[in-house]
Amino acid sequence: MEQEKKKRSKNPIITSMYTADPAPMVDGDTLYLYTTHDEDELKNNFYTMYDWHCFSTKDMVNWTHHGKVFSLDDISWADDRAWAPQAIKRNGKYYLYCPVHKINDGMAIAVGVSDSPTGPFKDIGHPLVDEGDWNDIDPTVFIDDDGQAYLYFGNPELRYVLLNEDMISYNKEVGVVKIPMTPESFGKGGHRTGTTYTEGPWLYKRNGIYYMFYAAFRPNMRQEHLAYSTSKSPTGPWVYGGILMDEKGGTFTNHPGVVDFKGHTFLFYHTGELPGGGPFHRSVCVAEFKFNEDGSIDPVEKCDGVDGIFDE
Ligand code: FUB
Repeated sequence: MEQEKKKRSKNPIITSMYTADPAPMVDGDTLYLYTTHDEDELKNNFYTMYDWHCFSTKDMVNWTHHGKVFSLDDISWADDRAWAPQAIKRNGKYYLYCPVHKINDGMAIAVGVSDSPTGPFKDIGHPLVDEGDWNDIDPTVFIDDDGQAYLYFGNPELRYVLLNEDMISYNKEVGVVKIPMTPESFGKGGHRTGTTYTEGPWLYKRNGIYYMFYAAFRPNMRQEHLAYSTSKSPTGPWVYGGILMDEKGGTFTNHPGVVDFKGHTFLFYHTGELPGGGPFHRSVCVAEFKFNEDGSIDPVEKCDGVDGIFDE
């Protein structure tokens, strides 16, 4: 007898290991999901993260694990903190942008390049963004319709560079642009700039509106929620939009990854829901959501899974 097809996915998506910082990328009929990896055994009771993994699905229910696709061992100048990545395809190549800790120094953004979405990725040999401070984390990459690529990043400040066509260098004349961190742009909040904006930016475009999704702190709240701001241009000015996902049931951090796939829009996020879970043992989940007619978004609930997408 033919086995009945599973119709819905179940959160967390990955149960064989702890994963966090989900970064979806659609290529053809497949959704690739890049994640960080929280090691089972913690060093100094802090994030213990050495590599990035890739998973894929064609229907949002059945997932394939492609293993470790990039790691600190592949980056000679880095020694720790394999943090939140994002991947993108351009001219037949795949680029994976990753924050790492430099040997004896602060954080910087590395790039791995591959001919395949499932790697292996090869480091370009030096940091792409390296301002010599600790702000250089959590890159989000986006190519606009005119071909200009943007790499935003940062905690506690949101900054960006204009990537060159090669995707492994940026326009040095424009340099690193600092977005004004105002309550009008990011809401009045509890992080170091006095706004809610904290980290984990994710740049996305729909119907001519640019969305910046990010992890955020309310005033006096030390647990992250997700929020969003919008703009008519990829470089701002940004206008605060509100809360996208509340703190309930989460961990100290959360991290948005938004993607359109086969006519649906999905928000990937992370929680501490797996057995043994917690702030440094997180797990990646997904929810489906819709936009309001005016482009605004109602808060999205953490959920138990999403409906599968199957051909009739
Ligand atoms: O996973 C390590 C760090 O925690 C990420 O870079 C942040 O976005 C937060 O999730």
